[in-house]
Amino acid sequence: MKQLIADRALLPEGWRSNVLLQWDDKGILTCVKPDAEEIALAPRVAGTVLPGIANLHSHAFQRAMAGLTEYRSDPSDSFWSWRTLMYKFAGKLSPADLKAIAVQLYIEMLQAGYTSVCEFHYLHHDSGGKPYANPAENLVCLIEAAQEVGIGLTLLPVMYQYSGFGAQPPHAGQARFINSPEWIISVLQALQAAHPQHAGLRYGVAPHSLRAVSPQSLQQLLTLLRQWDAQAPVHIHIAEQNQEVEDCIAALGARPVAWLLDNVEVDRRWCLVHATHMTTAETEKLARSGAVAGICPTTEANLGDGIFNGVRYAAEQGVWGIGSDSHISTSVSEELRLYEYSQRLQHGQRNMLAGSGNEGASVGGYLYRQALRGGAAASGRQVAGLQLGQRADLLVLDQQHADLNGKHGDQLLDSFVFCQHGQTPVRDVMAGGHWVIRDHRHTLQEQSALSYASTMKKLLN
Ligand code: NGQ
Ligand code: ZN
Repeated sequence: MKQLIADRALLPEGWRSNVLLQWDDKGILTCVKPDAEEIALAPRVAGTVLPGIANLHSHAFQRAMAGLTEYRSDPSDSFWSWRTLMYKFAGKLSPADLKAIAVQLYIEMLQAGYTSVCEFHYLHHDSGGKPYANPAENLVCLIEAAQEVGIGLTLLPVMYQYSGFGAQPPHAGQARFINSPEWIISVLQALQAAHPQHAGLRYGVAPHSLRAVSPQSLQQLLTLLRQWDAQAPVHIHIAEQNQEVEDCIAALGARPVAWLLDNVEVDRRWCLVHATHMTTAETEKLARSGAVAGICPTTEANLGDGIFNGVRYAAEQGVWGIGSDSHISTSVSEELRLYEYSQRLQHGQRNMLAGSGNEGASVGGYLYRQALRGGAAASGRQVAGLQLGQRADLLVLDQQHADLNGKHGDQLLDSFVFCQHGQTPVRDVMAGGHWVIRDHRHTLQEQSALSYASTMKKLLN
């Protein structure tokens, strides 16, 4: 029997003690029982058990660029000049490089408490833009990396066609990305045949942005997807930069989020990544759609995007989750903390994100529970926390950690999110019923560090 008893655990109904968890061979929870009497039978987990979080937005290869673009080469450096550097870097990567980077990144994610990741992957072809013999070569590298490391994966092949609104031809730097709706569906079919979906692996699609696809090709992709899998997740970058909003108004006559909500059936299958620049009306309408807002606070800060209207969105009970996107950081707590701090800095007040009520709410508690909920929805997988039918994805916080001493209930989440002293309190991590991190360590971490180092040496030469 695969089971454990947690001293205390965060369940959907709240904090509970002596929680017996059991799961099946697929890693799906078959029993979640607080105040369990079978205490003697199951291994006891000393510490605080939290549900693992899904990282809803990742471009794995960008992990290897972290720290390389913090150099001013021009006073007008911006998102767009960063993007030029990113394209240059992306142009150099081989499938083996991508895999080494992804293995390293996914270990780091697990160590931080992410038990799933959604890969928004657009590096499809070779450096010259020629498809690989297996068109899904790089996608398969990500599947292998996730499988070897033991993190849950939602793989979203990106549709990318144009360099800007009005179907402008792609730049040379975008040659590795270019494809079509038919290409996406045929790759999904090939992937499903070679690597069938299971509890730890889900496929979806990602039209890159309204800049990179046309209204026609977007509709075509969604029509084909409906035939292939009507429930598959759909992710899109949207309204991240003001320039993009202006270009969208000029080309389509509406702001990006408004256009998307008015022209496409956006529902709970959708994840709108960034959605930084919205009017109040757009914010309210997005919240009502049931779609997930994919907020990536460290990347959005790093790229100078702007601040998501979290206060309004929370008041409308909008669904959201977090992504580490460019991986300038892979810390669950830092992502959540920066999201709240962005709101404090903007409004000149404290404790901004605490749900739609007016008082008595833990900010860390709201942030953690919402990131769990939104991440699960965006991943399209059964990863919504410690309840029957969901994956046994969990983390154990070290109760001896100085930041957690003497704390109870949601104080633990407030401390996890807002305190940062010394090593992370995330001590052990289980994904799909397997311990993947034990005492902060992953079994592949030394091996990964070596291949990552040699990949970096080669790339930076
Ligand atoms: C990406 N990253 O796809 O990696 C983008 C940059 C683009 C973010 N938007 C490329 N954060 O948007 O065209
Ligand atoms: Zn992105």
